Amino acid sequence: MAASLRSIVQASRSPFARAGIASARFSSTVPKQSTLKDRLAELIPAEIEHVKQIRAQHGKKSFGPVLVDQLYGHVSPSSRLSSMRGLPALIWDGSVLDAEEGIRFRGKSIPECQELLPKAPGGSEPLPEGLFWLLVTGEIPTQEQVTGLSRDWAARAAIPEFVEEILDRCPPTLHPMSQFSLAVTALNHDSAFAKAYQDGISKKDYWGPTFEDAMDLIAKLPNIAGRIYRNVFGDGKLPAIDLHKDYSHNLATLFGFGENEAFVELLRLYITIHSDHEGGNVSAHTGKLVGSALSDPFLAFGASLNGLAGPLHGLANQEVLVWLRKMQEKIGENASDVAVKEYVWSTLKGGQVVPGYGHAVLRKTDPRYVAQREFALKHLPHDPLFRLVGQVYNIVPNILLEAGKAKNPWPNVDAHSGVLLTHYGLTQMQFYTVLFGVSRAFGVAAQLIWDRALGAPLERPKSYSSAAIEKIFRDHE
Ligand code: FAM
Repeated sequence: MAASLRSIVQASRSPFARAGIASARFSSTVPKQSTLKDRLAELIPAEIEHVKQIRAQHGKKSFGPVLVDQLYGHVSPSSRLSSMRGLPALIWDGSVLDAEEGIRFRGKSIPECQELLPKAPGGSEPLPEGLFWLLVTGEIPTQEQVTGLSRDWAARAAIPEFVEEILDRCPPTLHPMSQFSLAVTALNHDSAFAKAYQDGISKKDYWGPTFEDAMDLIAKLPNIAGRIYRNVFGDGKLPAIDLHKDYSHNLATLFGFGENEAFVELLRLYITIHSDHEGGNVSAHTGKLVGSALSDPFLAFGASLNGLAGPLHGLANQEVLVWLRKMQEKIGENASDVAVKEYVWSTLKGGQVVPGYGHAVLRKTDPRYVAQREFALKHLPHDPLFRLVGQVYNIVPNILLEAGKAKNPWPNVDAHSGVLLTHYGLTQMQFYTVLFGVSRAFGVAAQLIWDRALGAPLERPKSYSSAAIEKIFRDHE
């Protein structure tokens, strides 16, 4: 079953490429300078028909059996199954994750996105605005369309005064992710969807106000993240958003790094590669689940952030830096391979995980790690912490293999992100997951729009008690 399912999944890597027809149909009719909302309005009827066709053709086919082990999540060395892992359960169109080659956004790999998506003048990394367009439409936007998104987001960037006050009243000891989640949830006060729902909007029109909320959500995140950063680590004073700059430039400026073009380029790459990682990861799935109750995008994404804040998920980028710094304290800088090995073993023997290594789906080095490594080789090849990250990369996989537990001994995205931010002076590691959160909004928002457009129903998987499982099988035996 695994092999056949795998081939189905690989054949369907790009949702629109899944239907070569649909892909061609979309690209041949794209009017050059439509806005994202106009383009979406054109795509929705065709995609509704497309889904109908898929369901008519395949709706009654089985995706294979479910084992009781998968419900419990017990790791079984023979079956290699754990906690709903691999259970086909969700539709997520923005990206698909392959265990061997990693993420593709609407069928495009990270290097392809780096090549094809519009860049800032003089820049070489993709603008996240273009990635959002790609996630929503499956198409590569023009430079003007991307500039249009930058302008639109800058114009929507202001946050309500009461949200500023909520953030200003948070004690600096409250973790930045908790502050982030509070502020995003509070944006629900002005949700276009929540208001339209109260006013009796028809189901077929849900996507319109959801789109407006999704755009507002993304647009307002820089002011929220910037305010948290300045309140916790600075003097609380924030520069204004520049209506003529791109999203990442404005975000960098809010942190105080807007003049550093290399840092701005890093943010463009960072947001792009952290934006989406198909639908089953904790933050994406949580957003979709909460959204399925018709909670508006602010409530849904606030919930995503609470999942992202866990150390096995997005907090791992903070944890990696904490772990590397502790290692340096213990064994010194420029430590030998032998000393690093001993440190890694002591982590494992202490019953802890090596942060930044392993993955629930990936079975190779994460291409998001590779993209960041290439950025480091280009911009900071002699950075001592980058050298340590490379040294750890040469050592950890063999140790995890020898320890024999982790199914994937290779590094994930979080093994590399902190060292890049640290290099440019963003050294406050408790803040790193906030940046991950800003990025993850792109993927979750894109899917929430499509969920409303396609009429995705309330999520309601079935749960069982242990007594019920015993009874089911006793009755059958
Ligand atoms: N160090 C030590 N042990 C590890 C390990 C690691 N990096 N990765 C997996 N294991 C252990 C795991 O704890 C489990 O042990 P038990 O049987 O004692 O419970 C065993 O190996 C089998 O786990 P798995 O099936 O290989 O991994 P899971 O799919 O259950 O979990 C991760 C996946 C990512 C949670 C896990 O690899 C991990 O804890 N990694 C370190 C934390 C991390 O980097 N998280 C970030 C993931 C990232 F991509 C993201 O979400 N941003």
